[in-house]
Amino acid sequence: MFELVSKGGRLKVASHGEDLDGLFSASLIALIHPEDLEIYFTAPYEIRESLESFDIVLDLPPPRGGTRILVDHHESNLALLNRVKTAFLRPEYPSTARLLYDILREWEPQVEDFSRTVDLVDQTDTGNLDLFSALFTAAIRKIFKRKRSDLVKVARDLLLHPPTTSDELINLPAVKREVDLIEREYGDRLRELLSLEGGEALLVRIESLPSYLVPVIQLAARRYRFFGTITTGSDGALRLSLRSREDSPLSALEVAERLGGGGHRNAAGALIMPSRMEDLLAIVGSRMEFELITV
Ligand SMILES: [Mn+2]
Repeated sequence: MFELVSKGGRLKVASHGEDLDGLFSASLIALIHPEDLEIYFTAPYEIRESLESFDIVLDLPPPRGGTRILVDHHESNLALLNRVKTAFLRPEYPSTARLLYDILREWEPQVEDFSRTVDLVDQTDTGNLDLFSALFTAAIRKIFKRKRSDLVKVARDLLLHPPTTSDELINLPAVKREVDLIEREYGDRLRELLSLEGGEALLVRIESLPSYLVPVIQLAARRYRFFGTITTGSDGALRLSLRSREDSPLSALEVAERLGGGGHRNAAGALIMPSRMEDLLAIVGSRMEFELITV
């Protein structure tokens, strides 16, 4: 691994462009191999069936086209290792950045300067978001959707101003402008959603707010035993993102699986046809009092 990254020459890397883990993993590669680096920011649903091949794939499923090295922590990708020459896939790791850090520091102690940023990545990648890290993730998703080549600037900022707290994340130069725009355009409506008093179950259908705001809207989930957001994709299908607390009679995973999705016990998701919206309401309604709101 280290020989490939440290020697000169072109290196083609794919990383996850929708969260801090993928971005900072790309930053760590750029630290060791600053020249001749081609970074593609992509998403699991884009790369899984891709015929392109890479030298290194980070925090993503390996593509059909294959990769020389995979560094990842998603258990679900264990089934795709036949596409990989050398795999570092450790589901027990809280983040891909942590795994990459552990691999690289044996050869290049310089990466240890970033240990506190890796701690921050661990927190955000295990679902421990606060308002600042949720706003950061929303801003990143907006950039990913609108002009993803700008994510290279964010990855570079993470090395130039290594954040150690979540408020430092939203003050990175390449991010601050987007966060300010989100605040100006949607701040009042987000505050309203985040001040809901809580209760049994809440489903939020997101129609007039952009879907990249989901990480912020989900901050309301801890006030409900069961919580879900429903957004409409460009293909018309509905994307459900579900959360449950330990005291919920219905787990997020149970509901997701009944609708053909999956995930973790208390954080799961599914992609459904609009006609199955009734099924979602029936499943939740059979076990809990719920409220459905549209924003
Ligand atoms: Mn990750």
